[in-house]
Amino acid sequence: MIASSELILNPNGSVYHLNLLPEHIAHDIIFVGDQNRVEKITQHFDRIEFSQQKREFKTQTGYFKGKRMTVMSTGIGPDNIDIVMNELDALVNIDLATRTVKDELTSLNIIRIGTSGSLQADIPVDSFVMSQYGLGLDNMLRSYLIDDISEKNIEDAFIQQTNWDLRKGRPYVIKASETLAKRIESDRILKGFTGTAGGFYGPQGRVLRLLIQDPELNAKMDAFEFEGIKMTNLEMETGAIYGLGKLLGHECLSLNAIIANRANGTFSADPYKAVDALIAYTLDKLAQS
Ligand code: R1P
Repeated sequence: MIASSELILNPNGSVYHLNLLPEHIAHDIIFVGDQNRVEKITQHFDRIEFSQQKREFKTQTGYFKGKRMTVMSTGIGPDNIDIVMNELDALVNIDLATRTVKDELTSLNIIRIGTSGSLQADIPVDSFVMSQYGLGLDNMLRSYLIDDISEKNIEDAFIQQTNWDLRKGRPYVIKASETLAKRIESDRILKGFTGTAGGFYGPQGRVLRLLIQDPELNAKMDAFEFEGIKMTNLEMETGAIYGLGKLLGHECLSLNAIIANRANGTFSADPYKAVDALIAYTLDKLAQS
């Protein structure tokens, strides 16, 4: 039995941060970062059957073209992903009344629709990237046992090619769900290798007033190459989602609208339009399969 201090439930039995009960979530779940983006997605639904918000975690469940889906905001960063993934998993795989892990486990489909900065000049603003791998530079996942799920060859190549300072922790690489990738892929969407940083400024090489540990890191990430894999984009959630998803047995895929190009310094003229286009694309793909 899992103690009340470890799996915290609200007085109505819902999981602590998400404020949800098991019946509130669908099998197909879309993550967004921004709570205001939840309704940008659910406005396309046939109907919404449930809405809830606690802090930055806003959830709506409903039907799109007859298919039940949940849309949920995760807020920013891998620390939030730790909360969201563990509590979502508890909703399906832990009996909340007896506080015991269920004998039969459920695998959720989790798709992130995010925004991201491209690292390559040839991945322009307003394009879509599907992350085939997530590269976690954030360390959150290193609290878990990940040796059996991470791609050590790619990690080693990244550490060596970027001369990564291991005092910042060992980067981890996790592969996306191939099943979900097949459901979503088309010529419209580029396949990428996505870095997940544990912060927005220094951890992504942005300098305002503070000097950073490695000013050349972004250039080295641009140049990184392993067996034809090049780094495409940088954001703050994909690696953590892929890692916890794989450990917990869920299918995860991260899609990003590229709103900034860090290689040539450009920013989308209409980032909302790019995100709306990715939302429409993803909903149609999910409804078809
Ligand atoms: C930073 O501005 C946020 O935007 C990106 C980053 O991953 C980070 O969460 O994604 P979202 O637009 O999905 O939140």
